[in-house]
Amino acid sequence: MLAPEKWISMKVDESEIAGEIIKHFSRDLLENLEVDVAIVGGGPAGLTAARYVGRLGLKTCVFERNLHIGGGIWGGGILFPRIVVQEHAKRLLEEINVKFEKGERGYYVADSVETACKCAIGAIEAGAKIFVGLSVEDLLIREKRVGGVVINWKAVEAAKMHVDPIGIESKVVIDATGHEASLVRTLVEKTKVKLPTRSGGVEGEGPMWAEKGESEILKSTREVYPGLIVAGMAACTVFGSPRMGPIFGGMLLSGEKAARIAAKSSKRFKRH
Ligand code: 48F
Repeated sequence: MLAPEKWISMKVDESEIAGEIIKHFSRDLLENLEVDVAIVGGGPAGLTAARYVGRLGLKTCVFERNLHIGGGIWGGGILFPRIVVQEHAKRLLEEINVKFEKGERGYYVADSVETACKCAIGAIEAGAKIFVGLSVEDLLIREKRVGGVVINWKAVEAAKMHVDPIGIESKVVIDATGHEASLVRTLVEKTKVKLPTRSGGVEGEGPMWAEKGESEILKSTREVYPGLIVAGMAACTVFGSPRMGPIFGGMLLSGEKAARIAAKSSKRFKRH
């Protein structure tokens, strides 16, 4: 092994460093131009979905528009960095080795920083590729089925530059974009399709009611259009369920269910 003094005196070339970055990232992007499941949103629902999809042996990647993953996990409740889950969801924390403490009346409390990091590690170790700084601005829709996503750098979007995006083909897409449910909104806007909701459109999330929100989230986690599955807060927004604040069991369970639906739906995919 070389001593640190020797390393420090070794030649470092800027163009070589740049070359390594460009070569390796380009390779990763090229390898993910076609995936089984494209997951949009790197919050708790998207990262959990990615872990389960990966564990099922499917090729998957997550597109997160921010430079960091974790979505709404980090801030816990009013910036007190703790999240709460109930008994039925604590196995999802155990599976990724998140430590938690038992609180009152069957609540389990975990550190939100640890949860965000370990949700991401779980997804990566299951084989999912996470891309950050990339925003999904549109869907690929072929023959009445969603067949991929359209991506661009968030920096391009923020600067309002006119730069054409590129398409990523996938057998299934999971909308885990949180409160916005932006992919389902795009689908409705572009196809005028009627969703399986009360009004046929996006209902919009209801006022905070943790108990009701947690109990409805799994019912709302479903394929709303062939090839498009909605998970996490996006599912609440689409089906008009209440938001639930810093209780996160429903988000994790929703990600798990979305992965199972995605695996089934991917078998129905036919290439055009
Ligand atoms: O908001 P977010 O954490 O959604 P979630 O996984 O979990 C919700 C909870 O965090 C919390 C809650 C619990 O009761 O209410 O809010 O359903 O994560 C959504 C992620 O999607 C990204 C966004 O930056 C965030 O990290 N995102 C949203 N739209 C896009 C996107 C897009 N168009 N392209 C790429 N990423």
